Amino acid sequence: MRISIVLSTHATQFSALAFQQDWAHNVGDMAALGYDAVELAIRDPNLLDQRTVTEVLSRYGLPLVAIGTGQAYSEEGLSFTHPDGVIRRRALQRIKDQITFAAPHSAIIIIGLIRGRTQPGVQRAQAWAWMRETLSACANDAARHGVRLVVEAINRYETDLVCTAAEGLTLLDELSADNVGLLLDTFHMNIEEASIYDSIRQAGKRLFHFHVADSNRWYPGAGHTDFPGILATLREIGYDGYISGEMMPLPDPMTAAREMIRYLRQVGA
Ligand code: LER
Ligand code: MN
Repeated sequence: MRISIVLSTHATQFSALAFQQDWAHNVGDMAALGYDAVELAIRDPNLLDQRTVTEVLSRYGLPLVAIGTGQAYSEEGLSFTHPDGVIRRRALQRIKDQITFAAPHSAIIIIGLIRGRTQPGVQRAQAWAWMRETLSACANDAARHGVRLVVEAINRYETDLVCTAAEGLTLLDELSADNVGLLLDTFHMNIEEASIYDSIRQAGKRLFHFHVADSNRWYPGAGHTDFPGILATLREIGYDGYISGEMMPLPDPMTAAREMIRYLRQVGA
């Protein structure tokens, strides 16, 4: 199976030069460890130079498989479900910018925390409607660019909107857009799903992307998640996307990255 890993561009925390060298270095390290692709967490693609990103990826022969967008929520407060329509529109614009950035790479855009959560004084049904409305606008824009989106099921401590695969599939049914699928993450599934295997089966062909971390959110192999069973279920549904590592950089980033790919290959990925 094809394996990728999440790298943050950290564009806001480093000078442009340091960021580029640091980021290029990380991509090189991942290629050397045997990863097949990278996923980037990008707060704002307007802070990146597309040509540099393309050059770094092609230097190491790694495609950009997906883009995580949650930093725009956690660092800037942009959200599909903010009661202020100006903020909802800014969140939509940010995803449109991500779509433009992703298109040349055919990268999937992740709709994770940027959907927000139901705010005090707002009915959940209203928050859900705002989420669906903004996501629908994103889906139309993405379709024009030939880009796919995924809605990530995220555990209850981070959001109340789409915590399970079933809720994600309900949202996809309401949207009925072929270019929008589901992202399941083993860390969240371990908290929310009655059966990780049945949820993967229910997602079936609508599963476009898959995040892995162990039960403690360390690298796969460091906790008690049943990765052999999960990999077998992914094979059973004919999953042809990437398995992307999104875990805590512990005990240090290189050890986590090295152990993850070693363990997943050992158990048959
Ligand atoms: C993002 O992919 C994710 O899994 C969230 O937990 C980020 O906070
Ligand atoms: Mn995730």
